[in-house]
Amino acid sequence: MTVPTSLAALRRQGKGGLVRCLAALETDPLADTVLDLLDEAWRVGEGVVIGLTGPPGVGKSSLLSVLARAWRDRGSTLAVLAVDPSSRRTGGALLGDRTRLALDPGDPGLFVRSLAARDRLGGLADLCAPATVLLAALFDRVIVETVGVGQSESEIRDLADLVLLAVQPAAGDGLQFMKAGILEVPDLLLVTKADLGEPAERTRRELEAACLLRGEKVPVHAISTVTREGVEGLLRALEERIASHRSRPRDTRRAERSDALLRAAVAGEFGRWGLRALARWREEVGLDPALSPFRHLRAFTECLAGERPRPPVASTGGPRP
Ligand SMILES: Nc1nc2c(ncn2[C@@H]2O[C@H](COP(=O)(O)OP(=O)(O)O)[C@@H](O)[C@H]2O)c(=O)[nH]1
Ligand SMILES: [Mg+2]
Repeated sequence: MTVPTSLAALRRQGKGGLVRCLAALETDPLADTVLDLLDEAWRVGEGVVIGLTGPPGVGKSSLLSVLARAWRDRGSTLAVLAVDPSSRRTGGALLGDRTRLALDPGDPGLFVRSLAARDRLGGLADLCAPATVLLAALFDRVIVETVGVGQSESEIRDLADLVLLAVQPAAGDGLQFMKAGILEVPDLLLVTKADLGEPAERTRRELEAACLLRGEKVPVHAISTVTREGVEGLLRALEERIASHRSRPRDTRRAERSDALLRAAVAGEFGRWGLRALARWREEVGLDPALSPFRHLRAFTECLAGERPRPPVASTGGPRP
């Protein structure tokens, strides 16, 4: 089977075709055929991308399976990308054990896949960003599960429409980062394992206070995937967030995402110097809203590489040692 080069072909080939596409993305995300497909996905994609981040063991995969069940029951299709090394270690337990069993592996409306966690996740040259763009053209919702507190939060920001941060009951990490202002403020905060009682409730209050301290009003939900406490409330909150995201003009959303993805990729590859070069390049050539940021990235890197190589030459007349 060949790698599908259009969304129509991809839909015909089903999950097998999708797996081949993701493999092609991994091999060469800026190859012509891949870029054609990404441009098409970029033009038509309507799916909302949700980032779910938090430390290992906090309960992200367990929550994912609860969300998957609930959303599939309500008719939404869903793709899950786990960029979580611990999910790989545990032999592919990409969804939490309890509800994973209740999900049908043959369901065409649910796609679950783990990605190799690289040193960074936000860059366009990595698999994750193009994968989310592709999946958002095929599924109503795309969830990206990532591990970490700190750096990876701002990276997930670049590729997700909504960011959820999960915090352990009585865990100091998220709180400390939040108070210190290191942590970017997510759209929604979750305290997991609410069935543990008092520690979870205390953490919820502390998180609320930390947000207020920073002048941000972020909803904090305490949830349990065991007792399902807080789950309905979270589902409602997510629907509201998704609706309010969708109510913004599509062109605005797309321009913002394109900008964020392009800048993240260029900063990752070329640093601040690259960002300055990108700004000049954009002024000159402009951005075409019909083309994906990946296409722009390739054009930009080709432009950077266009200069004929020549050896460094010392300026004449200067003193020589
Ligand atoms: N008590 C309790 N344990 C939970 C809950 N959710 C997940 N866990 C447990 O926490 C551990 C890590 O869960 P997992 O979903 O794999 O976390 P991840 O590493 O963030 O994906 C597992 O042993 C789960 O059974 C919860 O709501 N309450
Ligand atoms: Mg996990």
